[in-house]
Amino acid sequence: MPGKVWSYITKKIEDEGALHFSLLDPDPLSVEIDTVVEQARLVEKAGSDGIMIGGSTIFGYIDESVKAISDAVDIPTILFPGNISGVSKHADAMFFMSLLNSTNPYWIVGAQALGAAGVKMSGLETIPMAYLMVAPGKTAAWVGDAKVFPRDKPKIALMYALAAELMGFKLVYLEAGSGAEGGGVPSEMISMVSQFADIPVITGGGFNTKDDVVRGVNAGASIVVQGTYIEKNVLGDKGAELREIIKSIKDAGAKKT
Ligand code: 1GP
Repeated sequence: MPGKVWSYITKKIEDEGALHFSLLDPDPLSVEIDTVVEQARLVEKAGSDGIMIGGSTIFGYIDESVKAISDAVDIPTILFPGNISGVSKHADAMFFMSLLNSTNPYWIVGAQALGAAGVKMSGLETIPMAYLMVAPGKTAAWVGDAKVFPRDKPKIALMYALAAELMGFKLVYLEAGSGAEGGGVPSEMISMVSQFADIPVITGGGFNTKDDVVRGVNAGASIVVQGTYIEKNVLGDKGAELREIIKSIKDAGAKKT
C-alpha cells in the first residue's frame, strides 16, 4: 500500500507535470518558530505543493517547529533530515535518504540505521530517496563528506541515478547545495538522468528565479525545490513573486502532460 504523501506526489506529477517544493530550515539559531510558520503559510498560499523541513546544520530539536508548521498548513510536510536529529513524528512523511556519493558510510547507511527503529515506531510515512550531490555542493557536501559530481559530467550522475533506481529508491534528488551559484544543477545533468532513469527527479540548490525553475522543469525535473529564495523573499512581498514562479513551473509542467 503506497503511503498518502507518496500517492499525492505521484498523482500530482502525473496530472501537472511538475511540482514546487518549499524547503524550510527551522534552525533555532537563526530563525524564530513564528517566522518559519508564517513562511509556511505564505508558500502554501502561493501554490507550493509541499513543504520540506530540514537542513545540514540543525542545532537542537525540531519537534516543536515541525508540529507548528504541520498544524498551520494543509499541504504535506516532509522531513528532509540532515542527520538523526532531523526526525519528528509531527510531519506527514519523511524522505528516507541516502547520500549515495558520500565517501563516508555514515551518510550512506549509518545514520539511517541509527534512526530506523525510532522512525519505524513513529509510524511516519517514509519515501526512500537517493540523494546525489553535484558541485559545488555547499554545506551539505561538506557535512556529508560527498565526492561531488563535476558539473560537466552528467554521465556520472546518471550512473548513480540508475544504481539508485535498481536499488529501489523511489526518487532521485540532484542537489547542488543550498545557496549554490549558477542557477541550479546543469540542464544536461537533469536531462540525462530524467531521460534514462524511470524514477522522478527532484532537484534543488540555487534555483532562485523564474528562469532557473523553468529551466529545471524543461530539462526534465519533476520537482524543483526552493529554500534560499523563500527564506529571503516570501515575508517581504507576502509570496507575490513566488506565486508567479510557481505558475511558471505549472505552465512548463503542463506542456509535459
Ligand atoms: C537545499 O536544494 C535545497 O537542500 C534548496 O537549495 O536553498 O539554494 O534553494 P536553495
